[in-house]
Amino acid sequence: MTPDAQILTALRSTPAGVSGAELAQRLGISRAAVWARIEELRRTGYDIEASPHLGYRLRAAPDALHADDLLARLGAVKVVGRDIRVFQETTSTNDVMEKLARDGVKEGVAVFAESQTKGRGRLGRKWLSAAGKGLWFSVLLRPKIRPQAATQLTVAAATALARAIHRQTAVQPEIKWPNDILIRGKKVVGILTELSAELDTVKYIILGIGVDVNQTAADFPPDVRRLATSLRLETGQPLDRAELAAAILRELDQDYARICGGQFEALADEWEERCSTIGANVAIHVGSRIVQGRAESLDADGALLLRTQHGHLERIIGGDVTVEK
Ligand code: BT5
Repeated sequence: MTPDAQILTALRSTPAGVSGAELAQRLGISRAAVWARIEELRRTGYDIEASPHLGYRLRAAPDALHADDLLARLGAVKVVGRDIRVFQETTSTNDVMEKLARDGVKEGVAVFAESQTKGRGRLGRKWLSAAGKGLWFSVLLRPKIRPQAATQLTVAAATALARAIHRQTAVQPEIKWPNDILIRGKKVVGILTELSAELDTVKYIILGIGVDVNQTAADFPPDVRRLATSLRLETGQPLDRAELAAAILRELDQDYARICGGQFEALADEWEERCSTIGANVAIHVGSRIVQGRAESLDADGALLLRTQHGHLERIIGGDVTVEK
């Protein structure tokens, strides 16, 4: 952990205050060096009180994402989030991650951006990424799985996100196959899974995740406003984005461990419970084809099994779904 992450961890774990001497000892640096770090944190917006009796006290953190702060809030993780990078602006965090992946960066790194100029969805669609209002980030994974099983990671991401949102807001979101999370029928999260693979092995997977957190209705243009919502709109309150980001990474770390440990079935069960598509009669657009039927379950690779009108089971790995009444 960096010195700033260690300082923020210490300040959060002792809200009553930590002395400069204690921080210096914990970090193995001088008190003057601690003071310099505190000054730097203040410059980036942290409200840290310094008093001769109580030492340093964290009064408030800014509504901005900082890598050290995210690391401090996240605590110990196995893989996901052990390296966090934050950009003010990027084209798309998936683009940044692609370069890191090709440079051989270790799995687990998470890249956040406060704003994206070319945020994207599937099939070249646009993803709106209002500056400072949501969580726009990508996670790099290098699972030892066959390319056909890559959908498992989208399943893991959706399950982790639904759980984290429920824990942080008490709202019960629903998963819409394959890559959306909805609240009261409106989209609050989109997931874009991008894959680099050889014939029989995955080289890496980039999970691109967009979470609408603090937008008001006016932050969405009219065409998207009909379909989209934010956690703030649903709960009536602005949310601490950094706290939510840490919660999501923590849940994703757990679900990734479940996949790596061969427990996809348990994960798929949880996904099915949270998924509104399962059990529904749906029409799925797959390229120019439309497949209709009843969504039954996920198979071992994470593909959707659809029972068609003729009684056949179709295995579908991607598409746009409409629920039929
Ligand atoms: C998705 O695509 O839902 C995947 C979105 C992934 C976004 C993240 S942000 C971090 C990372 N970097 C990126 O560049 N992307 C990922 P899809 O299922 O194709 O849905 C796209 C559709 O969602 C659009 O055509 C709009 O109708 C709608 N949409 C656009 N922006 C939205 C938003 N902020 N909230 C809700 N819906 C939105």
